[in-house]
Amino acid sequence: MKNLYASLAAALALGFAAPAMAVPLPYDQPGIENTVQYQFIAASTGEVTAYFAGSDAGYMNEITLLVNGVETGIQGLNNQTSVYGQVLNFGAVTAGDRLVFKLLNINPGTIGPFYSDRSMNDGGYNHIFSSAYAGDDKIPAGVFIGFEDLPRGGDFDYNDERFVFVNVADVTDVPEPASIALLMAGVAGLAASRKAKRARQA
Ligand SMILES: [Ca+2]
Ligand SMILES: [Ca+2]
Repeated sequence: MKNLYASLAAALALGFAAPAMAVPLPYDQPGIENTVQYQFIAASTGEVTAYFAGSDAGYMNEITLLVNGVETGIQGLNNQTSVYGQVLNFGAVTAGDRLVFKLLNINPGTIGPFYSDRSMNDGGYNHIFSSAYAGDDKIPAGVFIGFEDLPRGGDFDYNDERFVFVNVADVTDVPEPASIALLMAGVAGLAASRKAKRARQA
């Protein structure tokens, strides 16, 4: 019986380990431009690191970083040669530093670059999709960014080169908690009044 419990525990452990293998979620509306205007800062004083999380692109690209508008000059994680979980260290930053990630086109070398800050891109197109990533056995938890590497947003699939950045905070403007709370109260109120109406009609 003890062995049965042990194997059950092992199976459960494997079961729980499986979700940790998950890769970052892709952009769910390919073909349509992502409208979110992302902003990123350094979460704490220390190093910012990038982890390669995959690529679906014909072009050859690499990633670099601007800190408070200044190029770090550190680039790498070539999308044609890097392996999942490969790391690039961008060096030390100070908490609150403004971070802009920049995708460099290596081959053919005639397009881009493309920035995580939409306003810096040619034509003002959004070239990234971002979400929080919980991490897996090769990549720690961080901020996932998928780049679109075609001029003027191209096919908007945002999967051309993908990264998870660590020690980065997404400070994109989102609706304030107060207005979300109001919205939720409104929805709850509507549901309650519908329920009451159904009760009267019954
Ligand atoms: Ca694309
Ligand atoms: Ca693609």
